[in-house]
Amino acid sequence: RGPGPVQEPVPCLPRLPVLGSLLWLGGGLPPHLLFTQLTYRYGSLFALYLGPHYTLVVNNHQHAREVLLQRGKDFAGRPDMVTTNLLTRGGKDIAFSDYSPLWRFHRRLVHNSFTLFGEGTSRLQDIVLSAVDGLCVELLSHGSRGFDPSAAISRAVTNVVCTLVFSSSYGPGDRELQEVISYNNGIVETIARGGLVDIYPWMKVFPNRSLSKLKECITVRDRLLTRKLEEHKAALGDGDPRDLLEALLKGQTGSGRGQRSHGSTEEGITDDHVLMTAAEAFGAGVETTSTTLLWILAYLLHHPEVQERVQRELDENVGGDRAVSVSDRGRLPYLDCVINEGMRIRPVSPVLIPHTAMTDSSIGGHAVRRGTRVLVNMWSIHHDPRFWDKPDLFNPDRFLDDKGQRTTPTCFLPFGAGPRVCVGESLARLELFLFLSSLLQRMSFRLPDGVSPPNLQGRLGVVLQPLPYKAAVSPRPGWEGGAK
Ligand code: HEM
Ligand code: PLO
Repeated sequence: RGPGPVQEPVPCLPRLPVLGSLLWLGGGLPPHLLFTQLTYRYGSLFALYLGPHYTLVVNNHQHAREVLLQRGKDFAGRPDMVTTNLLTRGGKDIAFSDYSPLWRFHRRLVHNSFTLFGEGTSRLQDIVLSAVDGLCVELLSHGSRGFDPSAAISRAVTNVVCTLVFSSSYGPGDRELQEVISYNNGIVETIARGGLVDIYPWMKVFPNRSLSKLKECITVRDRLLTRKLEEHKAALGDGDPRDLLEALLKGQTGSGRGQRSHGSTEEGITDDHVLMTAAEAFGAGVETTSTTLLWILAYLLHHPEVQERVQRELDENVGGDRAVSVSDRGRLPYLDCVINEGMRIRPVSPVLIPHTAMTDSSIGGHAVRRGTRVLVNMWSIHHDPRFWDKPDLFNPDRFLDDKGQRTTPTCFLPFGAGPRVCVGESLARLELFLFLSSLLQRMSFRLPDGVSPPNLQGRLGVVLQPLPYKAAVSPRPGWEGGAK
């Protein structure tokens, strides 16, 4: 523990009954920027009322480390939210489910399945590389014309997750793939305009267009996933699981379905849990990875010198005669820095997912009551001028130390940390590495003639996305067709 308890209360924004502090949160800024601005007036730790909910906002990395790591377990709860409850059948997933013994067991099961399929196995590498080949062919098919790369990237990433979760992959134009992409977009558009921090308690009372669209998309999703689940159940054999869905089904029976041995009185991992986990792996896997790729490409269009340096590193350490593989990762430190810098300057989840205090606890010596909501503003931590030199500048070198070795500064936490750290972190890192290295080995990105560079401001939906932009590509020698 730090110094003794601090007596003063945490500075709090004004508030009204029912509305809470909402009137003082106007001005149209998205939450991560608004909160950063509020630190100038209230300090780095302040409180506000989101509707009736007392909420602490953490804006510096020491406090974030207390919340996520040092007292991570105290703050591992999740609040009850109308939209995410709909999305997850009342928290039968990992990300939005409150802390419970069953949740821990469930999270561990998912984590183990990811380890089984992912991290370092050649199978995952093959899955990603085959999606990469498809993507490269598609990108290069545009010739020298400018185009918006987002649809192709999102299709490629969706294919990786589809293979991982239920062993299907799709060619361009496949109907089922279109269905998946369109329900997913529908959910992204409606789940939480302006980020997950918005808690509209009125939504349930005044049903609106957004909420009914969300429900429609969830219905489409559930129909598709239920079909996959039934197919998998019918084909479930004794061998090693083929995909995440099989691993979950096996984990479910292996653990004894409906057993009460996980320290809870609830039932075990139900079919609903399996379905919600598959849906979530899908949603999380696609939105985050494709958005991060789009941000990095947008920054490369602004900084052609960075792209050239990555390509030089690739030419010297991999060459152009073979595809890049996971084992090349240690030889491509600068690329790693580019990926980290992309996730620092534009974190896809700038305020993480809201946490809640499970017990009475403290932050920075201030007492925090059980049930308090806590928002960790990773944006302000990643842009804190006390720790980052010119934080608004895209500069991958900041992830190299004086000796040219990679370093990870303590105030860099794009995946969160502690009991609620992203379960997909290694998968995501592997994908980002293989996608970017392969793309830059095979082609160069540039601005189409007469087109201005991408707007880097971003738009906060459920993740922080770049506004649509156009790029043009040209093949590097030997890669005219996109793949070998
Ligand atoms: C949670 C970031 C990719 C699955 C999170 C959180 C962040 C994050 C910031 C919230 C941590 C918190 O609330 O404290 C990212 C980034 C990614 C990425 C930057 C890619 C660049 C993925 C992938 C998957 C995934 C590929 C799965 C296939 C999850 C899940 C959670 C989560 C299930 C909830 C964990 C929990 O609440 O216990 N991620 N993520 N993520 N992520 Fe990721
Ligand atoms: C994306 C749309 C999907 O249809 C449902 C879904 C599930 C998990 C969510 C994801 C969405 C958005 C990004 C989230 C992820 C869990 C962890 C991840 C919030 C809503 C991040 C970045 O925190």
